Amino acid sequence: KGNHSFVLWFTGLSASGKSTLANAVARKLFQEKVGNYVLDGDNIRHGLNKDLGFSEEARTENIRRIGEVAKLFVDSGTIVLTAFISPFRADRTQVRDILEADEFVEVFVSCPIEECEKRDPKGLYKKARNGEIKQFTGIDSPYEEPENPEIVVSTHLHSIEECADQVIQYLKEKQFI
Ligand code: GGZ
Repeated sequence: KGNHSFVLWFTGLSASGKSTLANAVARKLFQEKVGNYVLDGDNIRHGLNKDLGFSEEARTENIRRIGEVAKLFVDSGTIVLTAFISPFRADRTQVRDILEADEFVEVFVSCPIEECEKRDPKGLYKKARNGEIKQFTGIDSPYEEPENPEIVVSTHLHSIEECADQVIQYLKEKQFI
């Protein structure tokens, strides 16, 4: 059984289900007595990164800081799950590169934008379409899909529960846990 810590990096569009899925995986890990911590907008964008907006530069700095914090968690021996859009491939690669090869597990939370826009839990897509929010990911700001993620989950085809089981199964198969 693996005893090294690592980062589970969830990436995907707004409303794709990243945070919900990360928290579902976190619960399953706890059930197996595997300690972990979730970083998401609630504890990062409202705290450490509250000075940052959504320009390309701000998003890059957001992800850089989150990567450094994730690295500190890993150094402390804690598994960390991160749930941020992280739309730019180069930014995600930079995080991968500050960690060891077996410390970064990229999870692409795949969901068509049409479905995300239908869900629109916070009404942000609507505001982006109205022009009330500028530089919204998938509308007028790009999302670069991962080319070689360790895991791909499809939240429009499977329940959160099924997607979480898929992640746990990967971690067991590869002996991360
Ligand atoms: C994308 C935005 C924007 C813009 C506010 N573009 O669905 P949410 O609400 O809860 O998650 C989104 C969150 C994105 O923050 P991240 O730190 O994950 O983004 S990034 O990795 O790109 O830095 C959304 C809300 O913030 N939000 N404005 N313009 N999402």
